[in-house]
Amino acid sequence: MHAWPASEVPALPGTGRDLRIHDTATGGRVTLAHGPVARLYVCGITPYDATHLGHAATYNAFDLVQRVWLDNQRQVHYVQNVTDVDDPLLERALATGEDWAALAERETALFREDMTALRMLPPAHFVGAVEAIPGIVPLVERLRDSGAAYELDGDVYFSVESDPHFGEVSGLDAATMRQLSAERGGDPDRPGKKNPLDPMLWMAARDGEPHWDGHSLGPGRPGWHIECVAIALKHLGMGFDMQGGGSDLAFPHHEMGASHAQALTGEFPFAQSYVHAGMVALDGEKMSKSKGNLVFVSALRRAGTDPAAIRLALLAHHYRSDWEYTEAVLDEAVARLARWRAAVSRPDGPAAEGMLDAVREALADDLDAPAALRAVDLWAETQAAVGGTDEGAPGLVSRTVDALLGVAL
Ligand code: 5CA
Ligand code: ZN
Repeated sequence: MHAWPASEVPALPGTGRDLRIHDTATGGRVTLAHGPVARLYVCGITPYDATHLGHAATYNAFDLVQRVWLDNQRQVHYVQNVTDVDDPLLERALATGEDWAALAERETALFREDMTALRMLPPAHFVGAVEAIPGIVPLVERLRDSGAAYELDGDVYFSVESDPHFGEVSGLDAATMRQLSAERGGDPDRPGKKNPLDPMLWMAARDGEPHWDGHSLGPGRPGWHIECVAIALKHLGMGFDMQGGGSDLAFPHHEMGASHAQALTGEFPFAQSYVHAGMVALDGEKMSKSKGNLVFVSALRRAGTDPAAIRLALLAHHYRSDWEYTEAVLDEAVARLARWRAAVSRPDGPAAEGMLDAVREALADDLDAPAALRAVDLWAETQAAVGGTDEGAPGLVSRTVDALLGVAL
């Protein structure tokens, strides 16, 4: 499917920095993308509801990753999926009586609008699960034929024991894995499985549900993890630089995906790093479509909130921390945007090279966006208090904020 239009990324003077980022698998900082091309896969939405601030916060983190890489003279090869057929989407369609494909299409279109408004850089390949099915089927067949997968009443399961590295992405103990599997789309209690954690690769057609036929698996639809594996392997190949998503994807989704790919290819690792954003909460609970405690990006936009302020609200929190959205968070962002805009609207100001350096250093240091905001705040405060005579400074501040933070002043 098509992605969304790219906003331009201004070039900045001087040199960028190598990104040092926290990797869930090693539990420590890694330095990434030594080559000229950085390969990034970010898990996309399940389009049964509009983009909420939790989604936007996660995509903001991986947008920053790309901006640091671009500033550091890397080309970025970015891929994102859309889980346009899966249990929660079909359940929603059934509940509302809407056609599942029409629902997915409508919400994906709204997601594109939200991403465009927030100036998130688009992926080069934006791929739906449905359109990936012809590539998924042969992978499931290969896993089955090699003994890494088995059939159970027509469904096909992946055997986690077929990957010696299983468990290394999340580093969780078996009991926690079992609990999270039950909470996040798995079926650890289904009788007949070789290991309770084994996830489904192919689900035989259920009554009234969409299904795909014409191959040895029988009519059915793909499991969730193999979708991202097929798309990532096709467009990026093994050993790509980073797989990203919210922290709720570390297990089972990224753990299982890595094992699928490693069992398929015999190579290790699937991704050089697994990077996870914290969860955004509302009223004390994680924002989630299933709970319905949501603040939608599109609703804020409709109410007249400047998307640049929404973006500043996201940037005010470190990507790895869990945080609570309140109206005060947005009010502060609106006020900051106004201060910054006033500061860059003057014909000259205090020298801004130090601010650029500080923003670069903050972002390269595990995407410390709050520290980057403080550096710009400091320049804006000096501008307001004493001003300056550097005629290039306001322009450099605007370009820095645009190129590295995705905020148009
Ligand atoms: N389609 C799958 C990924 S392949 C999926 O998880 N879709 S989703 O719509 O549920 O979530 C999309 C992305 O937003 C995921 O990376 C998820 O981890 C992230 N996300 C969901 N809720 C929140 C939240 N409350 N805070 C931060 N990130 C969130
Ligand atoms: Zn995914």
